[in-house]
Amino acid sequence: MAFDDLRQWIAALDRAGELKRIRTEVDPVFEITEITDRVSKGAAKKYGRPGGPALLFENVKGAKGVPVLINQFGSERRMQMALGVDHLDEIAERIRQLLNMKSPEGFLEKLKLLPMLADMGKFFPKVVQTGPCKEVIKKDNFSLLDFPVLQCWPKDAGRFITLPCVITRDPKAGKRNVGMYRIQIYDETTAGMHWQRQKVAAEHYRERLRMGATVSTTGVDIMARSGGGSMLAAGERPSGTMEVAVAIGTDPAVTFSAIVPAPPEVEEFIIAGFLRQKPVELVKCETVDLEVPAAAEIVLEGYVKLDELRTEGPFGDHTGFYSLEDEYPVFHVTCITHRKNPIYATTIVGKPPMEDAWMGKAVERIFLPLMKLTLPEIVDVNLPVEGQFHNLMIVSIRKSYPGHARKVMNGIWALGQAMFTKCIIVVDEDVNVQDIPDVVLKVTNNIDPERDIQFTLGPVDSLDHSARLANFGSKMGIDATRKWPTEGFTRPWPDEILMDEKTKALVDKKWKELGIE
Ligand SMILES: Cc1cc2nc3c(=O)[nH]c(=O)nc-3n(C[C@H](O)[C@H](O)[C@H](O)COP(=O)(O)O)c2cc1C
Ligand SMILES: [Mn+2]
Repeated sequence: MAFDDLRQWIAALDRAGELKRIRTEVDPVFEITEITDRVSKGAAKKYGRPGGPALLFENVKGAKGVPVLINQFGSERRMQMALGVDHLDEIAERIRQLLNMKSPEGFLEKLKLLPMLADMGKFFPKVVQTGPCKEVIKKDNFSLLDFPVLQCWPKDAGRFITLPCVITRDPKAGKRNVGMYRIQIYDETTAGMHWQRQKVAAEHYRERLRMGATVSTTGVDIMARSGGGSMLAAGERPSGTMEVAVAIGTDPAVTFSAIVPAPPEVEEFIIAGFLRQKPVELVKCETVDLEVPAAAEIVLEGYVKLDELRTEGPFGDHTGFYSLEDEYPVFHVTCITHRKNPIYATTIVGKPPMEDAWMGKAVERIFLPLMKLTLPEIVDVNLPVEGQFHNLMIVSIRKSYPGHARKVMNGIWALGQAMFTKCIIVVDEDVNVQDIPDVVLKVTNNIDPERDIQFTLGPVDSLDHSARLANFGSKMGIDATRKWPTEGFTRPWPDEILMDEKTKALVDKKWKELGIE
């Protein structure tokens, strides 16, 4: 079942007993973080599950009545509800079916394919004339400070919009991208746009720089500072702008699609349509040539200048540490539209587990079939929450030839945002990667560290504070598979201790009689 907008989603959460409305006055500065952090870590005991309920703060200090929704994705159950399934593997299964669509051979096979293809049409976004996000249109006298934007942690540089869908267009191909990149409020009309250099919007920005006019002033090399190799002569400085739209408070499938590490060619609105099984309705912006979800609660329109970077951060991040300040483009807002009585949707990140843990786990499940497309030997993958997704990946494989585990590591490091994986542990298929005690037992037993650890150098996550350089550092793979004679291991490999089935059945039968329980 698809949710058309955030309000339908909130109503569904309410009906399912997954939402807690809070009427006591709370401060968007620190206090909402402290409450939500406790809930994420299990303080809401009566909810009885990890993650606690979604929270709707209805009385937020200084918010002029705008409520704050947080923790909407913060449990496995809500993640399933958000994507309309009983189990996240159902989506993986749908993706597998889609990928299995081989070219039909006979007439009958072609006929069978027709409904599938008609189905595909359901996924593409539809541009409509108008929508709820246009109920209030402010082209002047607007302010970013009008919304209850949180200041999350004590050493944060200010208030940050943490759950925005940032929409940009590839200046050459024209294709849209939706990415979730936090936005630091500087004042009424400007903000810091934290798209990290390996992300798709940053590439759109560099594409504009490459195409852009190069008006010569004393400017510094923005290209290099924003992550591109310099295409400009010394002293040259780009001019011009790139348009950006930001949707806040979208339906859960759209919000989730903005975090999915999809290949750059795949537009997130199509992913959202696939997840919802219903197209996303878009409306044209007022002041920029972009489209936004028609039912969004709040839309910010504007541009970033090609010759302007400003310090962004620090910000208490999902690593459990503050991400360091760095230079990012400045978002200049030209127009704000919103629904009547808008709801401000946000999240907090910090020491895991938090709301993003559940989003990350959903990504892990949904991406497994896509990983298998490139690396079919993969059996299962676990990104433990404490590894903050890019710092630790445990992967089991069906090992078929010498050096296979290392081939898989290299394949993962070449796979889109999995390039950031700081530590990859490869185990044989008989290890259940979801069972951490079993992983620890097998991995520590099976490795000769000097032989089995593989180091490599490459891009690392912008948030990695330990790398030798920002964005560049080393990564490690551990080959914890059983070693083969053809890999130079000629000593005997002992069997794992397992009881025989006959004895187990015997004890099962006698268990009660023994009176131990
Ligand atoms: C709550 C949350 C906040 C995020 N903040 C940022 C951010 O500030 N900058 C960034 O580059 N990625 C951030 N990400 C990760 C991106 O959303 C993710 O890498 C996404 O796939 C990027 O989309 P893209 O491939 O279209 O660029 C965040 C993810 C979540 C769940
Ligand atoms: Mn993308």
